[in-house]
Amino acid sequence: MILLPLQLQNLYASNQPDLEFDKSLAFEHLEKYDQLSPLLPGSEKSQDFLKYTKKTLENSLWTVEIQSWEHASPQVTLNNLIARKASQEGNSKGIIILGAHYDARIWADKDPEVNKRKDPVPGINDGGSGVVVLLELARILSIPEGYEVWIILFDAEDQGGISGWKGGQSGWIIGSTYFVKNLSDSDKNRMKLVLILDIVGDYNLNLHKERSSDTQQTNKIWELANELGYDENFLDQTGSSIIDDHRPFIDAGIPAVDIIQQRSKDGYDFFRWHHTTNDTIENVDRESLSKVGRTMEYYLETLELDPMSSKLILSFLIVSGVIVLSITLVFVFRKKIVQKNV
Ligand code: 1BN
Ligand code: ZN
Repeated sequence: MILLPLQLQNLYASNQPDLEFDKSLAFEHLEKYDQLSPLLPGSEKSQDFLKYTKKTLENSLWTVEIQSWEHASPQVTLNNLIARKASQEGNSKGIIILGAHYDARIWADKDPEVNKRKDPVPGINDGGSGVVVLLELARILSIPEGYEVWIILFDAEDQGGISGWKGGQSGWIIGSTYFVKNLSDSDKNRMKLVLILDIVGDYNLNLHKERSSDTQQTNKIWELANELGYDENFLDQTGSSIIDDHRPFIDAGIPAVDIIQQRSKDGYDFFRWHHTTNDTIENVDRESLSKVGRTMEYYLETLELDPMSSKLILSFLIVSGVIVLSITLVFVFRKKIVQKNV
């Protein structure tokens, strides 16, 4: 049999790659998020959820650290969770970050019922969905050869425009801003790509390409989603630039992709229940979690961050092979001709 890379063999055999992402397990994590919700910054429930995620990730052999700091306005202790795992071949090619925010917005200020607008948002889609896709990915992911993957759960992404909340960008993205500001130069230089998941659980998942994201990698992700049959969810259309946890990385010169639903199929900003008390588990579709999770799995396991350099190496090997073969042939034939003439 012709030797093909495993991924290609699978495609050849079934027309679909072999993917392990389990939507039921992702949904079980979402039920845990739901039981503890709302995960408001600085709350006991946030601490409990981080304990649960730390244990879950350690069970899959990730090394987990909690980055804690005192935020000034409001005065509250915030926490990012950072989990690291290197490939068996080491980490000489650098670091890939997979991130999502886990905090829920303290005020449901878009709720249609005015008297609920100071209630918290449960945050099951806007908060929980990205986190649980990453937790299930963490279980099954084969780390791309030569890389180290960091899974980061960011605190305080979603408190923008609320009185008393300062920092980040007008109160948004405080956790990711803190994380990037406190990176060492050597870690920053080793970061090759950041992938952020946010609001990926809507029924009728509707993903535009986010405008400030890295174009090449965004296109690659959308191409693979298409191969998996998700073209109605991953639209071949560019939307707008969103303030989200990829921004501090882009500002630091690190390529990043934000996978976020920015408009629902029926025309709402983000999704119908965005920043309302109805951002609940009944409004999250496990099929959408599965589509995003499987696409991420397929993308990461066929990762090619520098296709030009691998093409150059291949061309170099082909050209060198042809030269060596030609020299050998000339040498052999010359010897034969010389022998004949003697
Ligand atoms: C994205 C998802 N954001 C919050 N949850 C950021 C944002 C939303 C920024 C609305 C500005 C307006
Ligand atoms: Zn939000």
